[in-house]
Amino acid sequence: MRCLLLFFSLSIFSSSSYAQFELIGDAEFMSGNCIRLTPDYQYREGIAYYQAKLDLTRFFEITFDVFFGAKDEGADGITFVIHDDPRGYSAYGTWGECMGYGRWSPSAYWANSITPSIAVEFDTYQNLQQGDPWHDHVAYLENGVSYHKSYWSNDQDDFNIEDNFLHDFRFSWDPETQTIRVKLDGKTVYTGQRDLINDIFKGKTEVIWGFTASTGRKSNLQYFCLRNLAYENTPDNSPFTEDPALNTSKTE
Ligand SMILES: [Ca+2]
Ligand SMILES: [Ca+2]
Repeated sequence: MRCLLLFFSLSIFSSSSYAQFELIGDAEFMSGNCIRLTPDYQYREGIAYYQAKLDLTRFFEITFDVFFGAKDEGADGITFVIHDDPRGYSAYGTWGECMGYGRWSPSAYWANSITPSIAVEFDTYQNLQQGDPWHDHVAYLENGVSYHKSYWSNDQDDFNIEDNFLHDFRFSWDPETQTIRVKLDGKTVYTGQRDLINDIFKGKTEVIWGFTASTGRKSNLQYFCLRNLAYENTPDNSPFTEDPALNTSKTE
């Protein structure tokens, strides 16, 4: 059984460690080890990057609580991003439907986007130009392209994450099998195999990570709260331990 270095993770995310995030735009520190990405106002964009880079040569799992708002008709959503953009901790993408990560269309290189990168978007507003269904959804993105052909929505036509609850978000990376795995509230919402080090980051193994979010004509309060970052202690060939049963917890 794989063993996660919990003491190591605790040393990373201690009570003051949320101060170790670099904030851009409308992002602000909140109480309770949380960071607000956007207030519930139109045309806002906020980004938070953790100051210590991720090591892609090691197995890791990142766990956060994420809040997408209380208005089902709100917008636009949050992305979890891993990048090596030359702008470093100042990198940002386009507002509105691009959630502070991507650009208006795959070929709109004139617009701001974060690249090279991968991201997982939690999208709360339909934008036909980006291939969105009418309900909320999760999608895997690369290199600042917000447009996507596939998504996850739990097979629900009324899937909604702007429900005034915190949602359990987990992202894991296994360098041996080159597998990305994303969970939301205990359900696997994305798995994929990708040679991140070579195919995305051109050999770089230390990369920046964080969250981006924005609003547009519609808005929501959007934030995340620190929980855990754990690196594997000793690699072996056994499958990663399954998560315990998860429950969302109601916010204040
Ligand atoms: Ca919704
Ligand atoms: Ca959208």
